[in-house]
Amino acid sequence: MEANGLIYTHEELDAEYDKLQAIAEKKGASTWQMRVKQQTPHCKFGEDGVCCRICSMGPCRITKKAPRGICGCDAHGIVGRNYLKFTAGGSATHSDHGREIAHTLYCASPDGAYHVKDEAKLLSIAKRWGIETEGKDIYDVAHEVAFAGLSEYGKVFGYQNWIKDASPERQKTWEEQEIAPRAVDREVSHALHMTHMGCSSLPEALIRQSLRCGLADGWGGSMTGTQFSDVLFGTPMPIDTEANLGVIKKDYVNIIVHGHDPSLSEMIVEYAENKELVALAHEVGAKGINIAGVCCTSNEVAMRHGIPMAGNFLQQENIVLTGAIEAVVVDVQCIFPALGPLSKCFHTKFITTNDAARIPDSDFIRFEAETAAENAYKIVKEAVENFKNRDQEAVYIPDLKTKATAGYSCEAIIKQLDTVTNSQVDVTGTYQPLVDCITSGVLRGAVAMVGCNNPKVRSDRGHIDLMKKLLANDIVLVLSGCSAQAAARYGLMSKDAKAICGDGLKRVCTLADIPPVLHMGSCVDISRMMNLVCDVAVQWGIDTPQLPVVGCAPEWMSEKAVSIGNYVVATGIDTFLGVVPYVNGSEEVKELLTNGIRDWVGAAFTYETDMEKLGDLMIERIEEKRLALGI
Ligand code: MSK
Repeated sequence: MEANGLIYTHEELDAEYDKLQAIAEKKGASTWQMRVKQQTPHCKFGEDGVCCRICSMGPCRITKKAPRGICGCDAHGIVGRNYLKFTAGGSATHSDHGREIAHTLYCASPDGAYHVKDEAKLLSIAKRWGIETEGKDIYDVAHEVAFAGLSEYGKVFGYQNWIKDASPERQKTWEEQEIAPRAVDREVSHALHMTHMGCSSLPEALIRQSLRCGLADGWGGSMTGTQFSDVLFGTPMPIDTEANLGVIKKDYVNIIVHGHDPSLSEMIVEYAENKELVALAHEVGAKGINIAGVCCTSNEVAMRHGIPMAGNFLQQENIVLTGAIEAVVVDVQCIFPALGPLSKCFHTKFITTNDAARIPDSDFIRFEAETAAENAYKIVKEAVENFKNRDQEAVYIPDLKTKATAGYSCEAIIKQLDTVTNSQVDVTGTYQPLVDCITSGVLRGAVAMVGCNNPKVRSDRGHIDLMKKLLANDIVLVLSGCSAQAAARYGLMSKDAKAICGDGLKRVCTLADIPPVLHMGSCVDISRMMNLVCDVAVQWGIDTPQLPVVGCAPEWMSEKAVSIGNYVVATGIDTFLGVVPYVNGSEEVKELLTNGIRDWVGAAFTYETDMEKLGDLMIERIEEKRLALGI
């Protein structure tokens, strides 16, 4: 079933997903929908952030009758510490992803598994980092840049190299506020030092370090992940792809790549075309090998190869429930441990590959940059050989498929804008056409919509209903992570989706030949959005908080998302969340996050669980900013 008209309705998609739930029940398999019921209601102490487990005198839980823990810490200190720990978890995770990519770049060689695809980007980074390139082999430059990138994690003095790419105003603000990110590992370690028993309990200090630790992610580890991935695998440019469960092919060996690190998925994509393995697939009765993605790995391979997007975070179990998957190959982050027992209900092999994500009931095949080719060959071969174990009678693939265009890196956006430049002044290769569209009011502003999906919000509805509302109000959207995949599955990432936009946005989409919802990549690629806002602000001659731009994560769920929120806000972008972090137990911490930090960085968080209101608040904020600019 192609989308009815242009865009699927919630009901059309739910009807198909319900059929997969029925299969799960019949098989006796557990799904997140069932486990949510078992886990609800959630622990109120945990939800409010007032449970403290950082020493063995407790756990202490704060109530009106017991306002302090055994050490004397009050709710504000406990909530603030928990918030900082959450941030540190996210910052460490994203940054370790970046470190892996830097290591992959260090392993690149002309005759090895990994190559330098974007030489211009590599040379530009080298130049900005003061690395001599004249007369050097490109791989020697790659190794020097990779070494410098790896050294950023433990640099002894100074701030992250990448912050020099931020606007001068932002750099000044970060230094003045003492939140400019130093070594990535230092910021994470310092956060964990601060939250140790007997250290910080002052909310202001804990939230300040949360911003700094977040910045070490966004303008440190994540930026390394994004930029070095582009050097290795190519800077994304617009590319057509497809989305939803209908991309799984009944007569093919289906391999799902899931997680985040493109070092793995790039090699799986390459080996799916290996002649020997394709011949083997034919031998076992399949028509070929089909790769599809889940979560951010899906974004990585969609934007560089057009590999279809099977689903996002809360779709991962549905994919196995189709009964048509030979292997789910995972690396790190956002992988349900439930995939272990679930895959055992089918013939599916659940293949883990990374020491950071060891999961029961999986087959572990270690994947390393040094042995990437042989590891990838082995993984794809195992999947192909598993095809003969599939019960074709039990396969149910929902007939749901949409068209999408992915791959709007900053470079791609500028290139696309160049096609519509009709100004008298030569503005080629800049964001000036975008600034002109916003100042003239043809576009009211932009929203960076990102993040996961979360059963606390009816899955994907937060994203989709908000997107439709914003598009109708002439607000252009840049998307990443599972938000991007929600849009793709509903048909909003197709150029035809301009039909539901306001007149101004519709005109811009027609002239620039873009969808109204621009896919910018995976969750580490929110760093691209930070480059975008800083560069637009510089082009405009204003500071980032003045831009009629806001961030939004309506259904976020992970520690990484909290780290992201902190660096987005610290970059001067007001951020709207549809799920409240565990801070309700402290008015002081909540006040700081939703208001107080505005004095430090010019932006703050808004929490609102009613999606209709959340959308209204974003539009209101964008209009306030326009008014303040006099446009
Ligand atoms: S995969 S962090 S569920 S966006 Fe990056 Fe999706 Fe959120 Fe994971």
